[in-house]
Amino acid sequence: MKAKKTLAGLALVGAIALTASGCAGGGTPAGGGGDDVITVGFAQTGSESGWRSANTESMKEAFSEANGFNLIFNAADNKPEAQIAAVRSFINQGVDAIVLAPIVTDGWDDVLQEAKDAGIPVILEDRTVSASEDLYASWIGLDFEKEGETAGEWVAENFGSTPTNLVILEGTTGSSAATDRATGFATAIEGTDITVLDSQTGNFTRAEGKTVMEGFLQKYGSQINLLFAHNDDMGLGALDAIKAAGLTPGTDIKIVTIDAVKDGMTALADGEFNYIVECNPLLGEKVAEVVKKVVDGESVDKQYIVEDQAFDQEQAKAALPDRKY
Ligand code: GZL
Repeated sequence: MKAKKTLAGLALVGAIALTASGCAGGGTPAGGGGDDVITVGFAQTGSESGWRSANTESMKEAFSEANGFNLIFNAADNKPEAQIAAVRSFINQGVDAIVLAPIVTDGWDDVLQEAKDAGIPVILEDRTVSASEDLYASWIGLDFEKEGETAGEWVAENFGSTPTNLVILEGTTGSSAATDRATGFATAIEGTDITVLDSQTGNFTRAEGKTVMEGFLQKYGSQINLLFAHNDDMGLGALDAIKAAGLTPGTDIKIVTIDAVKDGMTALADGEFNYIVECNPLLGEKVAEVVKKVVDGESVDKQYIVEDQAFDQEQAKAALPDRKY
């Protein structure tokens, strides 16, 4: 383990606390490996979507032993309090660095200050936090507002000049991904003939996307012309509800989503979705590069934004065979 003193007693307490909070730990406790191995605690949101699975896989591949890391993995089951407990446990274990994919934007100031006081750098990946920038070394993420704007521009271009009724499945309430996508989308449809009938969170999951869409269909029925889902998984859940209502997704109700995971791109290629804005989950390599630089005392940028693209049905058919996730 580099640089950090291993506080054996605390490490044991940390390990118990991690287990006690029901979080699935991974990797050996801090201190595993030789002196030049970097021990990293990774606090992941959970396993709420196909995007998350691809992101976790990318991170585990990058933070491998072969690449010089001892990774301690925690998935917080989309529970912010469990994720804060996981970060606190990493601090108690005396890891060399913490990587955090914050479920929600707020509530991080105290535990990030504790990490700073313990001399443990925090690197954010995917979503970001409202805490002061001096409490984390860098953020490797995506431009969620642009993603929402791109989805909104497609809606405005294709449906904005005729009265069109839209429902929205929002991501996890309080997450930077949901908040910023909503902002970008709203800006893009301003001044068009699009009416937002309803907008509710489906928490980025298929199950909740289906349940909320069932409610929308019961309340608005065939008035609904268009669905914007903040991620593919909620859109995929909505497909079941739309079909159960005797409607044809992609035709009776047009669907635009964000992520571009394989199942979403397949629905798009099959004509059940109409447009997808990509959100690239393969962040592991860049995050590992930044962690190494930070631990070695090299300077890094405060943020690294990964580029996204967008797909219509024909582009999805062409892209699917080569998609990595
Ligand atoms: C976006 C990421 C979101 C995805 C969802 O970077 O935070 O969380 O859009 C995932 O699929 O659950």
